[in-house]
Amino acid sequence: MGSKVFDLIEKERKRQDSTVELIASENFVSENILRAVGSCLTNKYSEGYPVERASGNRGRYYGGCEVVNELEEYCCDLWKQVFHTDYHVNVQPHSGSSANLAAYLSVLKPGDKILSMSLNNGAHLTHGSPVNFSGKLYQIIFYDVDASGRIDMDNVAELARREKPDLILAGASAYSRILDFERFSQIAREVGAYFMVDMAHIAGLVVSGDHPSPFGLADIITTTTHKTLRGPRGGMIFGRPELAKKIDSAVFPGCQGGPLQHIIAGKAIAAEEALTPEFVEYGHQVVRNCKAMCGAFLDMDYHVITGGTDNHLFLLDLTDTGLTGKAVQDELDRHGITLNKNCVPNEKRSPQLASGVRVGTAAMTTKGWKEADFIEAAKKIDRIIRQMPR
Ligand code: DSN
Repeated sequence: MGSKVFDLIEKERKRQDSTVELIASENFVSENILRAVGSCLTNKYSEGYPVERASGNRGRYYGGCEVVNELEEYCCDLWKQVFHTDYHVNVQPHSGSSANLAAYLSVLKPGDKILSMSLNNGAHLTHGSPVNFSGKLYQIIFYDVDASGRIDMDNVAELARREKPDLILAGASAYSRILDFERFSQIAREVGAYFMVDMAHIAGLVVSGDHPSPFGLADIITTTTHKTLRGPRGGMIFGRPELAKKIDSAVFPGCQGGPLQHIIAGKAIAAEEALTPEFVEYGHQVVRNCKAMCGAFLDMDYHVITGGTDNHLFLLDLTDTGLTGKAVQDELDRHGITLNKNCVPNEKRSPQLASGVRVGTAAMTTKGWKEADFIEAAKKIDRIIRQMPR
């Protein structure tokens, strides 16, 4: 049966096939993941959990769950193998935001204090932005970045000692450097705070060993599954075993109803893929590509926040060019290059305009790009920017 929707899907497929995708949070999933998320599992309700999984939970609230029980158990077991961990895992969060909401609900009360990074400095909305539930439900203290844009760990320690937060959060959406999980964890222990890591952006690099792992250091770890992990859109929460019941209750019934079993199937396939040597090599290549592209911009005298990158993304500060992030994003779109405008530290413009753009290499690395392709793309972006009217 014809439907306008299929025409639109085909149009989007062609757009994805014909553009250069540099949005740092996007990626391209495998055909197997597409099959799983488009499967009959979407028909099944399964509120609750497989009864064997977290001690003390009450099982499912619907009949007919024997297959999805097996699926969800399989998915959880695989993700523990991927991260070599005995932490409890909940694979039901619909997104990174849902995972963060549930993580907070599991260990905090409304009004409790969170020490985190601000949106302008590279964090996510759910890390305490005043326009987000996180900023409305909790008292938020933001730690600073230094003049180059790196997290100022002495400032984290000083604020933690002074403010005595209930939870300290490390993680970001637009931060190009290694996060010092050891130091964060020491500071959290010293002041008696929970230590939470949102590894949404870097999770795939944790798998490949290109970023230190937060397991063993953080109490709670959240992630999305669709960025460097290259799975379907969704979220997950890991927690120390003693937090299992709190985490599960915070997800359901705390803030979600029925889990999306078709997405859990996609998450399980993503875990199977993450367990392969090819995935580890993919992570290495993402970082090599990012360093090469970032180096090309530095060679062309662009201002890169923090002066470089350790991971899959970097941030160009366009202030000196007189152009806004939005203008550059729109112009690159017209040339078939997709990325996003981004605030920079000490941003003077609104987030709608922004003074920077964020560039990521995870998606085009999936398409087989190597260092030379990214260097070529950097030169093309420079030519486009130079021709833009000021
Ligand atoms: N929106 C995502 C990003 O682009 O980083 C974060 O959730």
